[in-house]
Amino acid sequence: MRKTKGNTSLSIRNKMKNVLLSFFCDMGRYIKTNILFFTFVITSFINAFLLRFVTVKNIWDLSPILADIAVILLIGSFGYLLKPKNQFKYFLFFSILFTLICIVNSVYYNNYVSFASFSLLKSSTQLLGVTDAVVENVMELKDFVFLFQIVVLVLIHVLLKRKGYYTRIVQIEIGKERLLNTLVVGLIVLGFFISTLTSTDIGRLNKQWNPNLIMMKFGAYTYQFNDLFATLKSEINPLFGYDEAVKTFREYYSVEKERQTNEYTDIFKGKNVLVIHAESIQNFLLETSFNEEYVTPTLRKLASEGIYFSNFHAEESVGTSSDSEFTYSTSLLPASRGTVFVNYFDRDYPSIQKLLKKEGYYVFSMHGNNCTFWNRFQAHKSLGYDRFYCHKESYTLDEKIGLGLSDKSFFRQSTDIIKKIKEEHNKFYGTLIMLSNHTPFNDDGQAYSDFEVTKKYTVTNEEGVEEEKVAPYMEGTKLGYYFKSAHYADEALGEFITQLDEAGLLDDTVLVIYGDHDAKLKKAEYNRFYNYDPVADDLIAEDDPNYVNVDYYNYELNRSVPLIIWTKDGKYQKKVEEAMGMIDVLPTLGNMLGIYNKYALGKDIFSLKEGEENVVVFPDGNWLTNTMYYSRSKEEVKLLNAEETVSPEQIEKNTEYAEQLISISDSIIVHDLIKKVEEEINKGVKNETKKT
Ligand code: GP9
Ligand code: MN
Repeated sequence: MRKTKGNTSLSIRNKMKNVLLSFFCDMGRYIKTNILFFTFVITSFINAFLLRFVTVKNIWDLSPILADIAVILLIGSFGYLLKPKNQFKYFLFFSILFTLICIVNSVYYNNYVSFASFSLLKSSTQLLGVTDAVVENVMELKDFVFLFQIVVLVLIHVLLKRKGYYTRIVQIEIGKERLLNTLVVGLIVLGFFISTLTSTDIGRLNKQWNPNLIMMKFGAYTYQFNDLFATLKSEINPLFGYDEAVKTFREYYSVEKERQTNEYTDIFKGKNVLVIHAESIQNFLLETSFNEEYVTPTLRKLASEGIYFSNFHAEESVGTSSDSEFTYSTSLLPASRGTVFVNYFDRDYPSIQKLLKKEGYYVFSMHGNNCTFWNRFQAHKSLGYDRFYCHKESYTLDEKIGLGLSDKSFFRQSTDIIKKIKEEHNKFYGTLIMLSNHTPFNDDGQAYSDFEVTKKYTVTNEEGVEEEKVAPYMEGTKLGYYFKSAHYADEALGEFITQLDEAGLLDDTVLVIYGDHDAKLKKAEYNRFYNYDPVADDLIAEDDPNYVNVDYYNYELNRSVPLIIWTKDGKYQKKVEEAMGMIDVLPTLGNMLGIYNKYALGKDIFSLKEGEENVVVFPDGNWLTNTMYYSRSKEEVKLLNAEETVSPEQIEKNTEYAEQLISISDSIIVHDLIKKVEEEINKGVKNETKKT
């Protein structure tokens, strides 16, 4: 009996040994008969790995490793469609391409701490900037290391040729079979890679949110191919529908809009302007307090001393921060597909920056993060900024929070730059893009804010004495961290205003502050905030009369952000409750500054006709007025005041208006219509003058 058992285990062991032996033999044979392919795969991978090693440094992260391998295998597999002796040309072509990708990105990173984009080829001035930088900084030795791929591939090829490898292989290689096998392996690796992604990762790849993060997650080759497709897409889109777009454009602008004047016309003409792009600051923060401490005391103060638009909406789309900047500057809506800053930055948009430049202003922007984030480096030039002060070029990264330089340090260093600007220029207009109050709101932010989001309450103990207790309330929640982070941002803003004042920079300056979009927190995050019972340290029951149900509409309305226009003298104090969107800023603020853009799609909020309700249009087709919110996906209107009524005709009219605005704006963006139509008009005028 024992003997049989011993024999069985021996034979299993032998079998396993044989299987392993034959696997390694097969593998060995496979490698020996696919030397060129493996050289290509290994060298391509090493190059991509090296690129991350000299740049973003996340070399051991699994996602980019899998992504690079998948791309290399999928591309490499098609080499088998060629006869062995011709495969070298195929692998050499892709090796040169991959090496170039690595070299260009390595050099680009040296100069811009970001990665290259094909869209750079669209803007010759930017390209010149890059070449200058390359010459200036000179390619470093490490940038040449990537050339090893080509050297190794050529050497191996010469060796193989000499040894008659190709003539041997041609007799045994069944190309289609190898293609299929390699494709399957490539797809399996791709599957593993996809399983490491979240929907946010995929969204960010689509939007080309930040080149560095895409490189870190998707690897070198996916980054570059994705960039190529996105650039091609924005080149191809304008090829369709031009005539139709011009027609709608001409119809819309057929009645020339006249500049209207009101009590605010020219009130700030000639004044300096500093615009604060307040990252993720929502309106409800201004009303929120914990244990009698307001979350944003600075913003509250500014709102009470200036013109405060309390029913203001950002109208951003997938381009978040960049969309808000665009809509603010141009009074156009964000693009329906893609992002203006990334895909359609090279158009000629009349903007607040260009209009003020004509008035003799020095126009600049400032940001404590990477200059290429949201392609700002190119997009800001196109909006008309004279200079973009950003990242390491203009700031010392002495304190980091989240994505980059902390707001406090950013403002401190910006004040010094603005002081110099003031000395050199008569009038200036500057946009300061804040950063610290950025998602994800988690405990990483604890270090810089000691703001407590607890709830203090009193109970009478058994002896009849009142006792103060503290319930954790929002501590440890995402929304709680958002409050802490917003408090920090508010504090930074307060310090900035003090610094500006001390430097005498507030005396002739208008401050404009806008929240760029909501915090993008989930609806469920608000449940605890509205329905907390401190004694039980739990939520109140849903049937409790005080229970607040945060439904779709509450949530959407709560996404409103503040807009404040403030001067130190406090001469203009007003709370504007009229529904207003980012698109209305240029007409409204422009009127105050004495500039006018006839292509603005928004309205001057102070020039609305008697009884006219402003319609705030969101890029997804939703819209709101003072009295209702319309959801396009639900095809339903929510009345904000139960006593109001609304006719179906009015809903239809507003919905059509929203669609028209989205379509005109998109036509302008995709087809560069303002520039083209103006050129046609100028040509017409020239021809007319020639005739006469
Ligand atoms: C990045 C910052 C954030 O520099 O402006 O952009 P967002 O993610 O808010 O669009
Ligand atoms: Mn933002």
